[in-house]
Amino acid sequence: ISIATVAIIAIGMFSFKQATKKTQEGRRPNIVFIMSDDHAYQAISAYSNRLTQTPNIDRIAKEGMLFSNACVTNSICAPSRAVILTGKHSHLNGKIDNNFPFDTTNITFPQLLQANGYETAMFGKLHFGNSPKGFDEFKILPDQGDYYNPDFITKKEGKKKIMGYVTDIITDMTLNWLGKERDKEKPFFLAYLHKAPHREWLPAERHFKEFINKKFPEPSTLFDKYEGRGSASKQAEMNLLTHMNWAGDSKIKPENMDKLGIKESHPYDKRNYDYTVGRMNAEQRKVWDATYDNMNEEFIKNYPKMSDTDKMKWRYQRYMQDYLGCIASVDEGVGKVLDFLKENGLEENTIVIYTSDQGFYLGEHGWFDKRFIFDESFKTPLLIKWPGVIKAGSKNSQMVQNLDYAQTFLEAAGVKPPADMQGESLIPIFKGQGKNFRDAAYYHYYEYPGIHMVKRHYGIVTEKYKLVHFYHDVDEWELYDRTNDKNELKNVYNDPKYAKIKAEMHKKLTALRVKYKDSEALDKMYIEKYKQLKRG
Ligand code: SGN
Ligand code: CA
Repeated sequence: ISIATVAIIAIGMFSFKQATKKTQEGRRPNIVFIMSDDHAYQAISAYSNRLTQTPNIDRIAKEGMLFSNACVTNSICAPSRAVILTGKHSHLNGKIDNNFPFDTTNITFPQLLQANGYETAMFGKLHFGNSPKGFDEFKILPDQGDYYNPDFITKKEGKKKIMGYVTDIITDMTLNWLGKERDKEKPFFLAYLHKAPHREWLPAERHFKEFINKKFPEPSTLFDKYEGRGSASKQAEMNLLTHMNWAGDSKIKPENMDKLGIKESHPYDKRNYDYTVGRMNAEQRKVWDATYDNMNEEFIKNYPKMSDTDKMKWRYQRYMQDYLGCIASVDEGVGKVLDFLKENGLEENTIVIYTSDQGFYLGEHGWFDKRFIFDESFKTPLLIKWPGVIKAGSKNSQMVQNLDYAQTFLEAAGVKPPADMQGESLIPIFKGQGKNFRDAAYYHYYEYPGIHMVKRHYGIVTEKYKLVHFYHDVDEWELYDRTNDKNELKNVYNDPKYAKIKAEMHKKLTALRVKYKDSEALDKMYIEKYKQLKRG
């Protein structure tokens, strides 16, 4: 080739580069919102190395920001999702618990993004009892969904059973949409929503063997007797020893429970096991039996000698093996999506968020599940990267909430948020300007009476203190000193030393209830509505 041709190619390449640079500056960012179900921050290595490694999820923090005090407004699945989509607290969006269907007259941020030129898609778990509005494409699990060979509700083809492991299927759907299906002329909002690591914690076949042989360190509060707390902690049904299902959760075969005389923890204990493994095909079942039968045999041998302490320790290990085994697939999936963005020139102009619908107890206070305002369930993992806006490797300790995402995404897309949204955009924090972002977070949990029996409560959390009111069938206040009692073991509400703080916190809580338009009248209204729902 001649020198002239080389020059033309070189000039062409130069101007092509200039042009892409220009359009990129003016282009609105894509948003990839990754959310898992019940993924505790204690099980992400960017937060702590104690339990497991999540190298791919960690990449988001390495290239972006790690939030150490991100928290939710109501620590339960569908309500958290409703808060995220509407940018409003549960008492205003109406989705107070998992029982009521989501009110689709709410305006959600994906609807606004779609109306403003974004291509939108959702894959995985939503848990609303109805399909999402504002999405050009969706494939969602009905209700909780299944780990093996799950059904999906699809926008275009109705209900469909898809063979395979749920985390891998959701990842494949996501990659397929990113690579082949979306309109490449438009910026996009993509919700990639895992079912894992939700109860009953079924890992993928490739992780069975690896995780069942692992041992994990116990939390210091595994044997908590809740002596320093009120009746809500004592009466909650989330204890690993007494409330976790032997078959459904710990994977002891129902016939072995009978052989050993083990009673069901719940009426659906054995049934859950049959449902779970019942969905596997012959091949999946073979791999399952090869691993879990050995575990069962060993358990049969040891059970008669086991004290309650031994049982608790054993159940904790069993729980962690399956729970963390589920997270291994989530982490692999996140890695694939991040690789895809990188390899397809999408990395520069895409915001990636990793979070969970709430935190989760991994044996702390002897518990599994969530619901409480206490730290492990109140806080949630949050990692965000946005090249060019968020400095790589940065950390933030402000009390950001799931309430804030809607306004953040709308602002990133240049769309004005509706005036009645109740969060704050996180963009100042991204830019390193978010000092004193929120001095107090408001929290309100409703699903009672119901599974796990966590009493209704609302409260306020500041950097230093937490004030909680448990109500409905009790009227109890609890106050925790977050600096001197990190594990929240001692309610100091009646300690005279805290009288002044108690009064200040009460005042602040009252003001916050007013600010967010929550009230005793609404508390009563929701109790009444719940009764009607149960009656109906
Ligand atoms: C199921 C689980 C509960 C869990 C709720 C809500 N029981 O009922 O342990 O708290 O879902 O979870 S199970 O035996 O059926 O697995 S949520 O994430 O959807 O809020
Ligand atoms: Ca959840």
